[in-house]
Amino acid sequence: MVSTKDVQTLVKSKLKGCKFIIVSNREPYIHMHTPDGVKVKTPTGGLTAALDPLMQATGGTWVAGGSGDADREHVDKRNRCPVPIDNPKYILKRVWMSKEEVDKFYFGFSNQTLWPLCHNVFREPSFKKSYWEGYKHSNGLYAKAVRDETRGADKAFIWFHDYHLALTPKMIRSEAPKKQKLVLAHFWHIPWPTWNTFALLPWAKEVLNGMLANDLIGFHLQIYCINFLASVEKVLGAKVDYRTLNVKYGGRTIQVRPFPISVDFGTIDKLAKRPGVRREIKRVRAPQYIPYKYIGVGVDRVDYTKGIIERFRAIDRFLEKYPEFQNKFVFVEAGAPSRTRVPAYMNLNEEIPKVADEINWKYMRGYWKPIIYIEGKLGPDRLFALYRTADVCIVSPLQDGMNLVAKEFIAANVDCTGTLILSKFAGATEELKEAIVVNPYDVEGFADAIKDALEITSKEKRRRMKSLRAIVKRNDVFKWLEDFICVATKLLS
Ligand code: GDG
Repeated sequence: MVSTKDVQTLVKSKLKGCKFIIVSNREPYIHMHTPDGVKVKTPTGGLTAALDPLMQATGGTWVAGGSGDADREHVDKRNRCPVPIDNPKYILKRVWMSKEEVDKFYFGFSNQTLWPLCHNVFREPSFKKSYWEGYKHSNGLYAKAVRDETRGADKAFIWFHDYHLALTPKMIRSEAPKKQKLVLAHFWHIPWPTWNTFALLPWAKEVLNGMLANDLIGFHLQIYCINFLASVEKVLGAKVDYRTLNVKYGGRTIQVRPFPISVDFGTIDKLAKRPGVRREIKRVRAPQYIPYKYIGVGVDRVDYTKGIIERFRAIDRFLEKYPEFQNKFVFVEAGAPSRTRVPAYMNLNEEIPKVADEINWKYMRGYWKPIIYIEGKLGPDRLFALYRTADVCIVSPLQDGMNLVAKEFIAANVDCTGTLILSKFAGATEELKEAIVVNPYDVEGFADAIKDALEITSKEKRRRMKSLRAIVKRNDVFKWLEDFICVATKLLS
């Protein structure tokens, strides 16, 4: 198993004399006004939790969009803020955008054009020119902030994250001084679609050109790499090698590689055993909460790609087809609202409780109702208590780059008493072979899978979960980091 320390040592040695910069839309520390004064919040989610210790060890700069309402009060003239606040180890450089800029860049092109385009066009992507213009403009703001940080450096390693920043690499490379040694790497956290879906984008060439300014482009799976290569070949006519996964373009070679992301297994495993979690587990099973025989759990950012409605429809069919589970099975869905300014997400936020209510009304008996919908982000104790209590965790996206909830559930299932139902369209399915795999559109098959998961013997459940835990433990987020950094830093020499 790779540890945080191993990765820190590796990066420190490889990046000697080199400026290290991470660029992402989301920032690792957020200053917020609260009734008790300004508080610093760290976003939940594995990625910032994994990259923050790395940055603390290497002491680079993290360029990110300022998102807290007190952020502007805590930066210097160059928009820099030393973090962590109590014991500064690296620089957080904030990029500012007006509401109008955020509307076009984030809610517009990122989440109404690229997101649906990369997720099989489940909602029709918007091809509004003003969104595209806004995206270009904001990618330019990030490029300017990065340039400000690399000025005067002989060598820099810049690591971009995600689909918000496809154009920034080219903006940086084209304006870099000739004598500066730059290694640009990008990790794309969502799927890459088939080339003919990607080619629907009127600005497909510009997006690909922006990304090919990188030296290394990482995706979760091999298939996304292949789709990307095919897009580059068909849209740009570039020379690609499907065997080595390399692209030759503009006199440079670009490496495209799979790096399946994961969670911090060790920390989750430890946190899931905390006394607070044990107290919460007792509360969950108490008569006034969920005194029923079987508990199912779903945890998602509220997004149409996560298949929450399809999951509810399958639960409905399961209770209809197997009435012996009525009054016995309760499904707790925790949905954290996101992107709430985008119409498709607003509609979904309304639709989810409505469908839950419709199903509850159909089956409700006395105190029992089959679906408990919790809107909002759960605290870690409650989240881990649910993961530990659940007989089954249902992760049923229609399309998902990886899906960290599936891996978090496994890492938190310390007693090996839960079963994972996983959609065949989640990237995680490639590794997590001992999950029960479903097609979220196949209501009958999905309903049967819920029954199978609840009827599995304790022995078999334990065997499957042990094997899943071994996989996630071995391939944790530090392994992902190490693999990516190893390939990227080889390019520095
Ligand atoms: C993108 C890709 C890829 C959710 N609800 C609650 C809660 N969460 C946390 C989970 C998890 C995170 O949010 C969701 O991560 P996912 O990976 O499932 O999904 P995306 O946000 O879509 O992430 C995805 C990922 O990037 C990484 O590359 O895996 O495919 O789409 O950490 O725990 N956390 C808490 N309460 C909630 O109610 N505390």
